Amino acid sequence: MIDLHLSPEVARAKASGAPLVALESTIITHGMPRPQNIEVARLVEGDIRKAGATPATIAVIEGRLHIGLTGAELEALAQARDVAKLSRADLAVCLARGGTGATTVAATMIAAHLAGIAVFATGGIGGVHRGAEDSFDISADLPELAATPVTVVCAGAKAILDLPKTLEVLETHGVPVIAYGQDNLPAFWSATSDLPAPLRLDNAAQIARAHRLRAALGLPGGQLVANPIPAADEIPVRTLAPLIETALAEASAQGIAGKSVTPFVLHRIFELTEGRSLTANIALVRNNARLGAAIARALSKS
Ligand code: PSU
Ligand code: MN
Repeated sequence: MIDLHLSPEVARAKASGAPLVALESTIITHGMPRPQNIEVARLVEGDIRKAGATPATIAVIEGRLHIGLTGAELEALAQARDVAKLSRADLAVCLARGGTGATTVAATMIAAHLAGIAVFATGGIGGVHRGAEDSFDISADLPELAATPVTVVCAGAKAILDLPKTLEVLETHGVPVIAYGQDNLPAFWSATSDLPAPLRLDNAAQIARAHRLRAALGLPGGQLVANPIPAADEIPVRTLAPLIETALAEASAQGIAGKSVTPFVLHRIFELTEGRSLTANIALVRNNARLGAAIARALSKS
């Protein structure tokens, strides 16, 4: 059996059956610039506590799989350089080498499930990259959603991706994509896209029920809840679209590939929007944390 290292707060919550919400760490190490990354990590944990659940930020530190980080561990991770980005393929190797790494959506789902945590809040999942017909770049987050029974709350797939292809792959794998409270699919920095969402639910209790019923039906895998960014914080698609084009063209001209694509493009969009993308990213992650806590509470009651 894998030796999970629970933080004292997470251990207490588990012992008392209190609702827990998992959080990923790649968003801290690769998704946001310093020093905002640590500030956001703390804010998001605080949002979950205020909403009546316990946050469990997940990472590998010196070869141990941590479920929940202390304040000092969170800070050390946010400041560390050259932290590995761990997806499904990388987890076991990082543990075997005694390494330190931040977990992506896929790896966070795996760890959350091992720890008995059913709900996970993040910003945006990885998906099918534009041009995937040539590059074959499809995030391991998608098959993970098909395999691991965790409900993931995000703000839609990042608009740097090919959203229609991302929906198609999720449909092929039988992953429910549930827009929260609206008919259209949210697109991360923007509250809506021109794509209808495959499914819609309007409250946390229904999402919790659907989570339970998937298991009751014997279906493996999780659910993807797409929660629109609050209107006041969104960046309209027309503002963002040309900047995304620029960032993607630069990535391709510079030969950025594989794991580096998403962090590179997010950073360039941060620069090209003069920080506005980060403000939006912070607002949507916090919004997802609150919804995740509500779902975790509903699940713990049912
Ligand atoms: N969403 C964000 N910031 C991020 C990520 C998603 O707002 O940093 C990370 C997540 O950890 C996600 C990963 O799992 O990017 C996807 O990376 P890739 O496209 O290489 O699979
Ligand atoms: Mn990729």
